[in-house]
Amino acid sequence: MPFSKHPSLIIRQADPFNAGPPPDLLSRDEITPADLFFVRNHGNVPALDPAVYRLRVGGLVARPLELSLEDLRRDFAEHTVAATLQCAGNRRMELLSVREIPGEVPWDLEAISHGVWTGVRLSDVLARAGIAAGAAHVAFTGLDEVERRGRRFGFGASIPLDKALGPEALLAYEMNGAPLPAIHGAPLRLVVPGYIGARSVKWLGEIVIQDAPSDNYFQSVAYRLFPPEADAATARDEDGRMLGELFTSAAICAPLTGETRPAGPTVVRGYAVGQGGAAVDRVEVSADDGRTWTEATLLGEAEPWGWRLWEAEVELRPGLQTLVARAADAAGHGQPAGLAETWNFKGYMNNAWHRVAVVGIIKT
Ligand SMILES: Nc1nc2c(c(=O)[nH]1)N[C@H]1C(S)=C(S)[C@@H](COP(=O)(O)O)O[C@H]1N2
Ligand SMILES: [Mo]
Repeated sequence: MPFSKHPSLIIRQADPFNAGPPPDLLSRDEITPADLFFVRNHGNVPALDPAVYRLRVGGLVARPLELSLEDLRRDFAEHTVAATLQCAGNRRMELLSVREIPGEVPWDLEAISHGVWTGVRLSDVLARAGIAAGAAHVAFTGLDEVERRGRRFGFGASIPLDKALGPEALLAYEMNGAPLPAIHGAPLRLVVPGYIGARSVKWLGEIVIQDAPSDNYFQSVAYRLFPPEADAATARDEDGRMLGELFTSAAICAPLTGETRPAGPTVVRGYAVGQGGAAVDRVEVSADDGRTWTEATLLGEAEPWGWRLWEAEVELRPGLQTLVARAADAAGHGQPAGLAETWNFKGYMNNAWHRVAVVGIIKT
């Protein structure tokens, strides 16, 4: 397995490398071990020498900066944030049962992981540069190389200034208490808790404060959410909504669709996330396709930016049946019931109730 990753990883694409952990391992640990943490790449994994690495900060600032890793560690307070990263394309595979989605990675429920990130606050670095009048967005560019529309450029993104000033937005050089692995953006990556993974730019090279969102392809064209009725052939980019905050959702990691289990009490396990820093408040599981619900036990501790692993015991009947999971967060966000509501031709942000079809068997 490349990049010292776990041999059980599900590889969705070899080059660029896109992979995630199988559901049983994904839901085993509250903090996803680095070798199991999902990977989403659009281009190469650049080899960057930490000794010569510099982070540039410019745009609408009083003082442009050029910071070495040593400068960052010496001049700024260190902070640690526990945050779940989730790709906007997580659970795209279910949408593929509605219609095909050409050219996008067919993630099942594994494009998500939870890490503990250590570094310096983005807000502290921006304050050092001095935020000038007119600032409204903060743009980021990676040092990798991606090709789109015949052009080669670094993967980029932007976030609104008020999100950038939040204490949770981190420039991270450590993951799970160890140096950030190359595949996850070493020597320095942005971590934007609560936003789609695409905003957490890896191999961060440059920060630019702007009056408008980034014109990088991955901010201005990709990662836009279209309504269910929009069609790939006729939609214009401007009609899609630029994605930011992730939605509340839950997924069943065990049992899996197609699994056979003895009829009777059975344990269902999975993960759930809230929206905008609201902790997961409740997860419910139905063994009769949504007619009646059993409240799941939330495992671990409530974290504003973290997922919650959960388990529930439900009564499995003999024969084929559908298990369903749904979550609600402390701010009252819930989930749409079906894929008709979450369908979009790019296959982003699918947070419909998660359904798995399982078979209960009678032991003789
Ligand atoms: N430079 C760079 N940053 C990037 C990407 C990329 O391709 N290049 N992919 C983004 C996407 S879409 C996601 S979901 C996350 C995934 O982070 P991970 O690979 O550490 O899990 O990184 C984001 N940051
Ligand atoms: Mo992503």
